[in-house]
Amino acid sequence: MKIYRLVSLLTLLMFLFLSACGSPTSAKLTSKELNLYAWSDYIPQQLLDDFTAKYGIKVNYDTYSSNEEMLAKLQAGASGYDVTIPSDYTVDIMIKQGMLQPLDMSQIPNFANVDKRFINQYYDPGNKYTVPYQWGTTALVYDKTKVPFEPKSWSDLWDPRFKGRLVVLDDEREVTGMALQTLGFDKNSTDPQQLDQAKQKLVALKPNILLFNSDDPETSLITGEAWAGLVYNGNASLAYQQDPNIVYICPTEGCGLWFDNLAIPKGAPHPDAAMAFLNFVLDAKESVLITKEFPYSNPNAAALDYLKTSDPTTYDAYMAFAGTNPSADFLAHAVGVKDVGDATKLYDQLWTDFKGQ
Ligand code: N2P
Repeated sequence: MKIYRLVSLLTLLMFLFLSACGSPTSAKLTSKELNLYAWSDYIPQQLLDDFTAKYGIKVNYDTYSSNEEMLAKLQAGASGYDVTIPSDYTVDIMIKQGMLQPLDMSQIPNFANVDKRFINQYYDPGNKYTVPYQWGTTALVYDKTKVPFEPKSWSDLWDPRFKGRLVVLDDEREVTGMALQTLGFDKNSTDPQQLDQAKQKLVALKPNILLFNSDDPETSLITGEAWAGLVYNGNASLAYQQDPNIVYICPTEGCGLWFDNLAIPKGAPHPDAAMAFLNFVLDAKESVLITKEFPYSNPNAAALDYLKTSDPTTYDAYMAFAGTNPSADFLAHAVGVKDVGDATKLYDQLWTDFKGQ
């Protein structure tokens, strides 16, 4: 009898301990809202609804279309945001400028779900400020039924047969980087003369550009208005899901590589909710919702394991397409954007001039 009681007591204590561990913040959360400032078309509504259902916290989701737009808004003093999703080079800038709040990793046990290849990167050594969200490439997409030849190089985009048929991201570093790569220069060049040549090169591409769009460039490929372009991997994956004639390649001159991260801006009004959100997004099942709706590459190893067992068809499709699972050769030619310091002004000016022409 005594042993039975002792066992029950121990079971109860263990249960209380485990529930406290399993749900590190739920008991202490005081916030009722979370203000999210993130890329458009990037976070499933279901995930936000699940978060609200679990924590009773309403999520307000404001969107941006580029790192530069987000950074400019926060630098201009926009306060009130709890979570944002900067890419690698923008994390670097935000940490250098003291714009991010250090994370309390004891509240983010799901960080253990992240594939070790994606932690401890140059832009945030030791993950003091960020946890990985999604990653990917920026490369050349085309519809093989529309294009009268097989593009292999960025320079193919200048072919007059593409007149008015290209969709291009509204992303100053990726697009300028592509022009620099096409000219054989470093994607992160700070040389004003090289940047000027890149601008001239882009101006010559203008007649072929149907539209600039970073939010849903896949739409123009699916409707068939655009035949090719420069997009993020997830856009190519979404287009491919609708049309198996879509091809996504890293051209001979090289392509782009990026890592997006969840971060908490300094002065966030609801840091407890923000920390809980970061942990929640890294939950394997929640993370699978991201891959299903926005098929970029997922750095969450537990999520991909869960996808493999819960939905093998989607997992196999994820593994088979270059947009979600790029080959080693694809990645060998993928180059990341880096913070170029003061030369950022040159890129900003180039982009304004080019877009305005
Ligand atoms: C989502 C954009 C993906 C982010 N619409 C590219 N870093």
